[in-house]
Amino acid sequence: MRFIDEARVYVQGGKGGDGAVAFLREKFRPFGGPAGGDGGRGGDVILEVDEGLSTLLDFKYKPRLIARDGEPGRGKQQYGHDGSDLVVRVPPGTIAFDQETGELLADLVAPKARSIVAHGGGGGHGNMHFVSPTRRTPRIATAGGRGEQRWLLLELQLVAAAGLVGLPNAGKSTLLAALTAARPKIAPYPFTTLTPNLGRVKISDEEAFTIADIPGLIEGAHEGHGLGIRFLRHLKRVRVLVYVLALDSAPAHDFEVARDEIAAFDQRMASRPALIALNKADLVEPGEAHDCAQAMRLQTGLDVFVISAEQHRGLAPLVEAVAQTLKSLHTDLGDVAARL
Ligand SMILES: Nc1nc2c(ncn2[C@@H]2O[C@H](COP(=O)(O)OP(=O)(O)OP(=O)(O)O)[C@@H](O)[C@H]2O)c(=O)[nH]1
Ligand SMILES: [Mg+2]
Repeated sequence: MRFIDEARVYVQGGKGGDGAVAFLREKFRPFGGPAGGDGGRGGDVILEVDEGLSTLLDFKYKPRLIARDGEPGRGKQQYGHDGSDLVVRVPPGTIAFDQETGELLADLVAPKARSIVAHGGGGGHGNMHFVSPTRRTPRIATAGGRGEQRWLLLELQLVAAAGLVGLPNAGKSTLLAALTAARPKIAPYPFTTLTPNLGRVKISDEEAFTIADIPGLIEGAHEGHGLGIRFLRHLKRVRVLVYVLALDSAPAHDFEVARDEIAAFDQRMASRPALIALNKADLVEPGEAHDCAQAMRLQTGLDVFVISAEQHRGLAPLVEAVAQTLKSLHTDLGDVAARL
């Protein structure tokens, strides 16, 4: 499936039904009085989170979303039916902006969370409302209101508690595969991961957190090099960053490149809680890995873990540290699990 994390859609609430002009005509009541009912309300366009979705792909094929109009009022004081709402399913992490004004209309994370993005118009009043002592047979009714209409810009920001960041080929996807049931593509060349992957790390029956693997960063990513920083926005909601660095490369340098690119994208993101996973420990001497870890601790002040994602070595302490960090941030892991 193609990963689509941005879409433009036109939304329009239904028009309200017009009020009716009608009079009761009954055998013994020749002028039974005005009896035109009100029109029904136009339907709303509503976005609703569907946990089964992970991309905005559907909107490429369905760029116009229009709710049903309300029915006009009828005689005998009958109201028109309301137009039905149009409920549109979106993946968790969907944000909707008004394209023209930039106004944030919806930020939907929790399952089934809903937000109206285009209100339907109100129904018009029928002539039964316009009776007064001086106006016994009003021939006026009001028209239904127009539904709201606008272009939306939808943006998807994945919802993950922890994010794996680093240079291409560092082993981020291998680590995601080692920790979760996700099966991202893994290959011995850079830029294997072209779109973010998500997986759930289970800690206990009640506790789990979601982890995201995003495409590799290179120097100049914020200027559009490599795959650029487009995918960094998926880290906006991430609470803990895990820098994955290959021990057989130049980990200290790689760390700085990755961190600088993140900072160039969003300074606050770079100062978020972070851990370092020195990966591919199987490719270097244990002493070398140990020394490198010490040096990195001093250089960065962060907790550093030596792992081999491929051989599943050293993973438990890393997961424990991520979980502890999340807890210290008052992230209720049970809650995170429930929401994801
Ligand atoms: N020896 C060894 N190789 C590893 C380890 N982890 C990953 N690799 C290998 O490193 C290569 C890159 O791994 P990926 O997981 O695809 O790397 P990535 O960081 O996701 O790369 P991009 O998606 O390109 O950013 C693959 O050939 C993996 O098999 C490890 O712990 N030890
Ligand atoms: Mg990858």
